[in-house]
Amino acid sequence: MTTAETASGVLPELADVPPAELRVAVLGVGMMGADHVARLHSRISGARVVVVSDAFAEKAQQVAAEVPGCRVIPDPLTAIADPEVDAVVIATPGQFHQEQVLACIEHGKPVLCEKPLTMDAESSLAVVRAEDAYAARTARRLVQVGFMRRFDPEYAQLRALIESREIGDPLVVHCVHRNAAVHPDFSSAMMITDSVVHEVDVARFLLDEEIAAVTVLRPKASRHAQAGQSDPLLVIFEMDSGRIVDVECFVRTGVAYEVRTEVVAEDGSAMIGLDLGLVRQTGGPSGATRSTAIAPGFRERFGRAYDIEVQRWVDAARRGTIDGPGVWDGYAAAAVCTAGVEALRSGRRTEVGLAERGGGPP
Ligand code: ISE
Repeated sequence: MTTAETASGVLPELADVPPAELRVAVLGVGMMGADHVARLHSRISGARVVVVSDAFAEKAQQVAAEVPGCRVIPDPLTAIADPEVDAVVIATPGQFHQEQVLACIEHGKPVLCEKPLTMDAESSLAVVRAEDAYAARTARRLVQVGFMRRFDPEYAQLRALIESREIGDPLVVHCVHRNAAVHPDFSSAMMITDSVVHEVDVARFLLDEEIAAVTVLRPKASRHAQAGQSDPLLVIFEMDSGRIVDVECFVRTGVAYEVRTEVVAEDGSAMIGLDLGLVRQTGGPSGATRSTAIAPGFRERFGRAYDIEVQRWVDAARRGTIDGPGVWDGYAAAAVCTAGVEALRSGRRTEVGLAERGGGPP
């Protein structure tokens, strides 16, 4: 029996819920995991990193050394099972997520899993069903998926505006997703599964409906794209209601990190992501210029969103549950990306075809 279950299936007593401080294991301490360790250690209240785990022992030791009392447990499944661990952050490579998330469910430990939930729609659905069964017994959800944009104040504002109906019914959404650079093996398929996946979640989050079909167009390729790969891509989502979302994904611009979203509705439109912090004006021999700084990467652009996401996850995990996108969102994103990769390959419109959604608590 786990901390969040009782023999009768009745909710656990409050004493079963972790006390004042949530003891967290962070699995995978590459760029994102190490960032989460630093965040939990310095900016998040009510939590303490007690365990880190990584395939690279030296890296794990180095990260653990920054946090007093933090242990290294090389095997991630042992780290999840550790009695000193109340909750888990998964930032390992995607191919390990399914096994690790299922282990968290088995141990009744809340988990924040970086995207992707798993590598394909079928394995994500297996996680959905496992968590549904847990939720049916305990009335609690355990798995949160790291779609951090939902916590970004601009995205939250845009969704609130849509919900207020002040601009009328949304009809079209334009998304721009540009990275300055990616590593050389970043393929066109990865542009769908690693980058466009965020726009999949944004479309579902803003419009509150599912994506029915995906089409991928390949514009003229940048000379910086690897041979045989396309960059940029133009991805079209057809939503269940007939609304259209278009995504320009371009990951080798050489400029900066640019993520913009514009919603065009019946009675107005709204845009976020202009990065209009400080606007600077300078004179010069060829005339005066006006300029603003653009975030160099996603950690800077979405730093505040990550902080809010992790704080809300910690607060919820201390109550034994989650507060954010869950397994169904992870599954829907995986299903759309699977269709997207097929649409990229075939050049054809590809339907998504989601499974039946189970019941249970939201
Ligand atoms: C990266 O993995 C992310 O998640 C970023 O948010 C995205 O902008 C980037 O394209 C991905 O590679």
